Amino acid sequence: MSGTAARLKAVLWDVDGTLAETERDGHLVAFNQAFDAGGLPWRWSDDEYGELLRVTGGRERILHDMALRQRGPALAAEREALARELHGSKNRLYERIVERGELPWRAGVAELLEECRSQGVRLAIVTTTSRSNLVALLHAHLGSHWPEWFPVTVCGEDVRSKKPDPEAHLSALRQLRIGPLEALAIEDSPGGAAAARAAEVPVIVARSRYFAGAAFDGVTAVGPGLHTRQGWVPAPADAAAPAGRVTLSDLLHWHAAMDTVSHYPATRA
Ligand code: XBP
Ligand code: MG
Repeated sequence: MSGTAARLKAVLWDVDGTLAETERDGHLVAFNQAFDAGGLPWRWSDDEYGELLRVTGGRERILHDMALRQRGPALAAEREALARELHGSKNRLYERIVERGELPWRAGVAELLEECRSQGVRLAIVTTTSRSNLVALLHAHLGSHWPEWFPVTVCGEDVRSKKPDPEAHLSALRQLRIGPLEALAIEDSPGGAAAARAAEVPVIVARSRYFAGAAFDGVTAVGPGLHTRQGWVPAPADAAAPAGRVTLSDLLHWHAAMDTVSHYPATRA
């Protein structure tokens, strides 16, 4: 690390798309199950859901879809109530998917979490999903001691404005009592990356299923996932090192280079 760079004290993890492919294999499936259980003929296709992910927040996504397709009750208050009911049902169905073990960590995540923890780099969650979804997922993977891994968790209910607003990242920094340049965010979506950047937190992007071809501006690095050191722009510290997963030393390298982020053009891996 360069002498002027701030020390990396915490990694701020996004959840959906970053820790696991929860959108494709969890939320989308559960939304469609909730529509079915509610006696509604609505179904979201994979492509439609990819588009709808521009709207953060599952309840907001349902309301957006109702407005877009002019379906659901005519009265706004009734639309709101229906969206709330469907969203609650979706979250309960999502929990069952998690409990069945259908949402594994993305490759490379478990090892990087372990490495950060053992090296004293703190871990925090910054997500716009509902707290019940987060708790189910962390409990399934880390057991009842999950708060020891993630003592700071910011969820959708904890903020007035969801990503791409920086409120969630700023709240995590406050709770960790660190400055933005002492943190590194890991995100998968343009909205998540924009939120971290707006909070002045350097961010790396591990592309996920729905954002495989998205453009990312002003990010510190972007690549195909934490499972590989290949295909990242810019390349990890020692590109000649064995091609394995992304390691803590890669994070430290990218973090130390953050004062040059503004020189990176919009990056496409
Ligand atoms: C996640 C979201 C969430 C989830 C669904 O975005 O936008 O709305 O899609 O969860 P990010 P809820 O990965 O940027 O945190 O239904 O609980 O909102
Ligand atoms: Mg995400």
